[in-house]
Amino acid sequence: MSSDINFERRPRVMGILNMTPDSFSDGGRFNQAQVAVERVRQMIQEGADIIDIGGESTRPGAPAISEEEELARVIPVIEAIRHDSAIPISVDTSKPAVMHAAVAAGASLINDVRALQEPGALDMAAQLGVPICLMHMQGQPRTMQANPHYDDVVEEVLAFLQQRIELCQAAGIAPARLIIDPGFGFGKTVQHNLALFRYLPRFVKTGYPVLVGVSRKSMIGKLLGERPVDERLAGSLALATLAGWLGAAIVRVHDVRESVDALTLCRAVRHA
Ligand code: PT1
Repeated sequence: MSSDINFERRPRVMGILNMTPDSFSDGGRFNQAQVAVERVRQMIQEGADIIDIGGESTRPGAPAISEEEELARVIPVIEAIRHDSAIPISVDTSKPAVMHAAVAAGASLINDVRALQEPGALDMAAQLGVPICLMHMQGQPRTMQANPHYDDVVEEVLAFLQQRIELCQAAGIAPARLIIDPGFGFGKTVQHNLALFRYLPRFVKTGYPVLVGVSRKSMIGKLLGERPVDERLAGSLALATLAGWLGAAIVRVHDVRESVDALTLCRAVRHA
C-alpha cells in the first residue's frame, strides 16, 4: 500500500452520466438510453476510463427517489451501454437492489455517496464482489448544505472513512476492493472543501485509491464570485490537475477530453 504508486500513471478519468430528470427534460426511456449511449461513445473517444451512471441526484437540495424510479432510470441504460462497448461502468447508488441489478446488467464498480450505510447495502456490496467507492457525506442531499459543522473536517472525514473500511472488512470485503472519497460539496462549506483538498495527501497516504469529484461544483462557482455552472470549466480543470498532482487515483468529471489533457500534462511534469 504505497502512497507513491498513484503518481506512476495519470489518474483514471471517470466520465459522469446523469440519468436524473434535470439532465433529460423529455420523456421516453428508449430515447434516453439512445442519447446516453451516444454520450458514452463520445466520452470513450475523449479518453474516459470509467463511466459513472447515477439515477438519484445527490446535489444540494435534491430529494430522495424511490427504488422503482432509480431502477427504471439506470438499468436500461447500463444494459444499452454494455451492449455497445466494454467500458467499465460504475453505478452511483446507495440502494442494495440497484447495486444488484446494475452489476447483473454489467456494472463493475459501486459508487456509494452514503458509504454502504443504507440497510442491506454492506451485505449486498460484499456479496457482489466488485470494487466499491466509499464517500463521506454529512447529512442528506436535501438538507446537507443548511449548516455543515466540523471541529476538524480532515480528521473527522478520515475517521469516518476508516470506520467504514473496518465495517467493510468485517463484512468480508477485501481492502483491495475499496476506494475512498472525501465527498466534496456533501455537507461542507467552501472552507471545509478547501481544507479537504489541501490535505488530500492524508487520504492518499492511507494507501487506498482516492476518488475526487469537484467538476462544476458550487465551491468553484463561489470561489470565482458566483460563477454560473456553465462557466466553471477552467476552475474544474485547475482542481482536476491539483487532484492529480496530490495523488488522486480517479477524477470524476463532466468534461472528459479537457480533463484527460490536464492530467496527462500533470503526469508529464510529475515524471520529469
Ligand atoms: C462525488 C460525487 C459522486 N458527486 C462520488 N460520487 C456527485 N464518489 C455525485 C455542488 O456543490 O464527489 N464523489 N456522485 C454530485 N454531487 C454534487 C454535490 C453535485 C455538490 C454538485 C454539488 O454544486
